[in-house]
Amino acid sequence: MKNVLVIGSTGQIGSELTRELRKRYGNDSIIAGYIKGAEPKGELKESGPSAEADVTNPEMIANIVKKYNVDTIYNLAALLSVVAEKKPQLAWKIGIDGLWNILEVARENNCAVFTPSSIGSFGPSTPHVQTPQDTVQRPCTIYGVSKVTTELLSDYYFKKYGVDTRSVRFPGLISYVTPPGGGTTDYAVDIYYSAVRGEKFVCPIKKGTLMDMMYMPDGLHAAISLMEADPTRLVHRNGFNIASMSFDPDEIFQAIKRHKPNFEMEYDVDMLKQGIADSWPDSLDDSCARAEWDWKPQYDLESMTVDMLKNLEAKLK
Ligand code: AKB
Repeated sequence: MKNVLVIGSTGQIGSELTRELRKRYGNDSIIAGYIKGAEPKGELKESGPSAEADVTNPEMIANIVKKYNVDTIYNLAALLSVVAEKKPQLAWKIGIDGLWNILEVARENNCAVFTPSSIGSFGPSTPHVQTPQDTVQRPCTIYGVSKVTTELLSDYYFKKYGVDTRSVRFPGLISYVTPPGGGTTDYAVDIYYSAVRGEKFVCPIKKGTLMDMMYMPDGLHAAISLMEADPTRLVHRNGFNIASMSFDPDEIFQAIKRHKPNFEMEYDVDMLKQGIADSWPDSLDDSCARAEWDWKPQYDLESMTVDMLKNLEAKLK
């Protein structure tokens, strides 16, 4: 990776990934791509170059790639699962038509491409416990349909044209920096904000609903180390299972309560979110990522909770 374009640099993953890449590769070689209305601000804007990068406009992307001699694209443009269910055509336009544009630019300009997939690429007929790397997917949400298509289209561009495409299936990502917007796993971020603000948390997901989750530093490490991995070791390319923790709402509540004994939670289940969560795995088997590019997470529920509470307390003070 010499010059990197991060598309979606102001979103939940993009804002932290751009900073991390700038730390590792130098500020000037990481271009923060954004769409109108979501321009970078503050340190993200000042620390390096930025450019409007709308995935629905292939010429715009091609111009940035040529201007900055980009060799790697992190394509983070997507709607999250709950919003996508409400706007399925827009989800497809951004997630798939947009991806197709990126892959064509990458083919013509010899770029590597990372486009995240998700635990949302699995469906009700997937084995739910320790979901294997290669298994039935058949998701029942448009988010999942677009994520499976992302994996397949990216594999296709690798096999047919040799485009260096790679990706992971992200679990719910938890961070204190930029809040997610419109995901099924967002509750696991919101709960920390309520705890630090001293408010009772109203949980939209039923007790007993297990989902895979990950602390953002591990998610960033996965995205960067996969793109840096030796290609001769990769048996898979797109859609690596990665895992670090799996919990239900009661377990994360108890983990927070150990540090904030007065914290309270009640349930008010959101049927759309619950239906999506029920169709997703309880836990993933990430042995292929461990074997093919030495994936290893650092954080578990307890260490993440300590770090989240410490950083949110400083942020919300
Ligand atoms: C969502 O909940 O939509 C995302 C995801 C797990 O892909 N966080």
